[in-house]
Amino acid sequence: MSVKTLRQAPGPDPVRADTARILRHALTPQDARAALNHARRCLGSYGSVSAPRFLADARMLASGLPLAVRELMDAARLDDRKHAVMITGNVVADGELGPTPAHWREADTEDSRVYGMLLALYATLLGDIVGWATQQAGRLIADVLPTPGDEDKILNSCSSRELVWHTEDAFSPYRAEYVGLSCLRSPDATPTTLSSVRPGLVPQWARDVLRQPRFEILPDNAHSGPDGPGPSAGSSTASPQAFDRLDRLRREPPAVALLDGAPDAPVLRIDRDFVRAREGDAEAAEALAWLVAHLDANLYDLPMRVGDVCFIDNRTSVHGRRPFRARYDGTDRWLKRVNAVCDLRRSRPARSCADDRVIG
Ligand SMILES: O=C(O)CCC(=O)C(=O)O
Ligand SMILES: [Fe+2]
Repeated sequence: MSVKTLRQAPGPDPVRADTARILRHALTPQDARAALNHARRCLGSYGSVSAPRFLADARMLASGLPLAVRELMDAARLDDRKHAVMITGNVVADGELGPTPAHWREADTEDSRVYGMLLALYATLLGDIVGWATQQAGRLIADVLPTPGDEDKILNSCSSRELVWHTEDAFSPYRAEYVGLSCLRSPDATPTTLSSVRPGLVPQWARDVLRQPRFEILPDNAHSGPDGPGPSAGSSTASPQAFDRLDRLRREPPAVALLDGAPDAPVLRIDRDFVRAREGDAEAAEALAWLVAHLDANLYDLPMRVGDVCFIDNRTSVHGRRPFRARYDGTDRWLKRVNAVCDLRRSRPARSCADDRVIG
């Protein structure tokens, strides 16, 4: 539909009318139980999502997920305008899940591991899972939960501050195509947020500039931590070279474009807190200001409830999270998170060998 047609259409605001492009499937209770049991069996046989044997078999194992989910993910894979794909109605046995930990380091608990396994299996229907050496100790399944002292920081462990919209790992050419989130707990049903570019509404002048490498995106704090780059900030396993590389990217960020892809299915790369126009480029600064305002205006809530599993398309959409009040009493919001890439080979220069899934 052309912009003109959209503008003339009566009814809802045309800018918002097709804002939320979410593909969804509500599991039947039988499928939900079957999926979790399958994950439980995989965990029993392989021990962990990072076991090389599991990673080698993951695609075959994912074919054991319910047919309706596989159909949804197949359709999602081929949809280049979707913002996210959601599987609702997953079983979360709250009574068997221990208290929400206060730090990601303590969050790979025995009770919660099966949900990470299920998330990894779902993710494998879209791609191959990867982690980052400089983030949460290179874990393939990360945890999103509020941490005392981080309330106001630019980290996913913040709470009173809004987690501002971003492309996941926007600074890196190896960023994943999908960010998967599985909601284990959320007492206030705190929404994740999404925004995207409305192709028909991008002025030609801005599109031309945004498609050129006239911008810089710095590594976000999740790759370093509050004390700046260094092993103390997030990882005990990352090599010093991985932190050196991050340091270099912070000092000399390469020039990148913020928009790419087909004009009617744009690929976006931006992090509101870590992007800037190159020094002295007023036109790039103006185009960036336009894009930021556009994404701000299109931001919408995606409620994440217990049992929701959501895969955000990291090409079409930016995401963030609304603020909430952390209680630190064991009942706080808790999500498992995973990255999935469509072409594992592309990140091989940053991985030590073919079966290493950790980008360093
Ligand atoms: O907490 C959320 O809903 C989103 C978290 C997020 O964006 C992240 O962990 O990168
Ligand atoms: Fe994120």
